[in-house]
Amino acid sequence: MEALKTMIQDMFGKDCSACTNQEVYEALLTYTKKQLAAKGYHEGKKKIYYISAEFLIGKLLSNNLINLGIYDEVAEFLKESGKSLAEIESVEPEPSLGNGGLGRLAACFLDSIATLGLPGEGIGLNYHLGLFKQVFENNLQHEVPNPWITPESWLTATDVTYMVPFRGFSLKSTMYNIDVAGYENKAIHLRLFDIDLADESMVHDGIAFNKKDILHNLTLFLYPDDSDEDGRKLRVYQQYFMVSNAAQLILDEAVSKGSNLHDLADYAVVQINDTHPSMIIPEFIRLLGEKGIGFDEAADIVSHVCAYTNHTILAEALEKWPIHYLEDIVPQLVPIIRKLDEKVKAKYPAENLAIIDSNNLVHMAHMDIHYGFSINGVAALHTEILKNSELHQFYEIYPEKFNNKTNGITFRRWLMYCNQPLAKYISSLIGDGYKKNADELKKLLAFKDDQKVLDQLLAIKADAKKICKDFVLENTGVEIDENSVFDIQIKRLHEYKRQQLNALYIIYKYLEIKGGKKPERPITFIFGAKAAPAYYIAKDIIHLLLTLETLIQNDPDVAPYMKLVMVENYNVSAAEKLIPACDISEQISLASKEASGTGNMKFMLNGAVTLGTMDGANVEISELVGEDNIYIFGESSDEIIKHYEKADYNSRAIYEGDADIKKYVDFIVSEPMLKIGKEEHLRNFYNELLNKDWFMTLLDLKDYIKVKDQVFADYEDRNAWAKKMLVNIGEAGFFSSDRTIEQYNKDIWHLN
Ligand code: Z2T
Repeated sequence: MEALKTMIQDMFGKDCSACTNQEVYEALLTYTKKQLAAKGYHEGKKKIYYISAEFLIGKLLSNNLINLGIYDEVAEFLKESGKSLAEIESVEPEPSLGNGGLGRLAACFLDSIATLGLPGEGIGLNYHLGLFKQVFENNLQHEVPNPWITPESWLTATDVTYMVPFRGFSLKSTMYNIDVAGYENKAIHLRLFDIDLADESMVHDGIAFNKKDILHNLTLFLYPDDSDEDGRKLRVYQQYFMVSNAAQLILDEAVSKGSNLHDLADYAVVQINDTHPSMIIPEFIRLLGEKGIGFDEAADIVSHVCAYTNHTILAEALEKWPIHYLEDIVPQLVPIIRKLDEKVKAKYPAENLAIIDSNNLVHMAHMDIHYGFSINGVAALHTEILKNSELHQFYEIYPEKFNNKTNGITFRRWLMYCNQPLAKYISSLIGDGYKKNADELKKLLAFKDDQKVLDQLLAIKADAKKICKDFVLENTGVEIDENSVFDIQIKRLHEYKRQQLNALYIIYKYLEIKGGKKPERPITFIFGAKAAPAYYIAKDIIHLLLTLETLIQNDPDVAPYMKLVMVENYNVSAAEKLIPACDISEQISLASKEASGTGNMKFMLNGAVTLGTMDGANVEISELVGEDNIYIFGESSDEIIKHYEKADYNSRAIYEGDADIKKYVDFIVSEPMLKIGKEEHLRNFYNELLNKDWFMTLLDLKDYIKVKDQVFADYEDRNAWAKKMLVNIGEAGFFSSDRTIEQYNKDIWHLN
């Protein structure tokens, strides 16, 4: 630590104990960046370029210290100077360059690519404000800007710049780097492209800004609100800016390594993370054309370079751009896309295979499947649904392109960093091998009947709940009971994820307690979720939850037995605090709709037991842990898909046919709720449930209540519960993103 000491002296002219936390943070940042650069980067002839509109990296200081192997040393040094690493971390602004699972997955993948020593990099955009910061006012969500780029940051400007042509003007880019350390290995780069003229000051009144001023707004926000045409067009500007830079960088790099571009596939493989980067396909063809390669050969080259990952079957999330948008914004791509479409239509005339449909919509996923060599889903069930229903027509013509890559999470952040007591205890039982070879967690299963181990797991959980209590108090002002059961649902707010199902259970429980039936032990229901700014139903659900929170808090008959708390501005840092403390992991999406889920994996790894539907990766979790160690409820994905095909779901009929369900639903607009909440929002959501309920909340409500009550009953057998925890941790090895990345490499990327 002598070098760090000297650095602090040089930077601030005093020693560590005399510095502010801000100063110590800046010194650590500079020190860590130097260490990373000194390690060097993984290089090789062929490289994986992971292109993504989102990289939800979270705070980086601690993660980097862990991966550099100097975390304990630095923490100790700070302690000796009277500083705490935890407090210094809180100075670090949180980059929120993602919405949720898709962006966090990309960040976990970079960690694993670097850890496994693969030559690779991430390519994306340097959003200045990222996702909005959420604040609650009058039980409603408000959005405020969340700047994260400070003069001293993890970003390093490079002298790499490109020109990106749009109709009528060109934009000059600058490339920034963030180093991503491998665990006890070299680093890789995350490349974030930016415009030089981005102007944060144009944001006013929450997160509103002039959507037409592309010259100044292009990299301001992640996913600008797409509820109007200007917002949607801005997304097209962003996407093209991202992929044009990416394509220019990739071609330059290949050429510098000796490629003649005809052999590009020997130098580069591109993973297209959902359809946001899909325009890279025509952009490559355009650039190869400029270098003298003919259309057919260029299309063939690209078809050996690009692979596509699908992350959802929700129709509204499958991008289809009106061709006139592309004509307005990137006219140079339109003749290329038309030619690609003509080639497809000549061979496969069916409308549902077309790139450009009869309404002149460009189906980005269709272009990826025709002109990429691989398409993968993100969990076994999801890939089966793609093959058998959503993309069946493509599976029939290209069966060899389809493959599954079940998602994973990096254990460095989601265990070794966020739950240090558990990680240390695991090491004491089975050694450190699991940190690089997650399968070794299975060795824990040998302790299934070891009373001391089971007791220790419960003790570690109890400590984590105490720490979490402090976080919740600081975040919300609400004091929770560390001896209560922690039941947690944290994820984007979306109807298909069914936070409203959880809310209806809470209403049921509230009424039960009101009626005199107390639970064995107090329950704390914890939520964290942001709603997209223009997604009104999601915002109504937040209002429902916050109104219930207040109602319960104010009711002396009920408050001692249950509490609902909604964490404000849920983000990666909040997840790191909540996950270690969780007893029950809520994974209750409508079967078939959650492609994978990755929070489910983080919870399991930290010893929570899943309460979930047979959806996404829950299916694989349940196969691994066995039915005694997970709680499954609800209709199967096959049944749900049939309901959609037959359009026979009728929520009002369920409501009218079941007096209990009617009671819980009616409670949403009852006197006590209307006294606290806003009638407009509560009634909107009530009507939605009765008239649409597109994600079939009422269908699974009864079964959910039954199974969830069983969970709380079983929780009281502490020993049996501790065994479930142990099995969940022991079987979590499969969900390491190291395993996922090894599979991508073996089946798709083929790097040495
Ligand atoms: C997202 O987080 C996911 C899918 C999307 O489809 C968009 C976003 Cl922002 C366009 C999630 C899935 O919902 C989740 O099931 C999955 O685990 C995650 O991507 C990573 O694959």
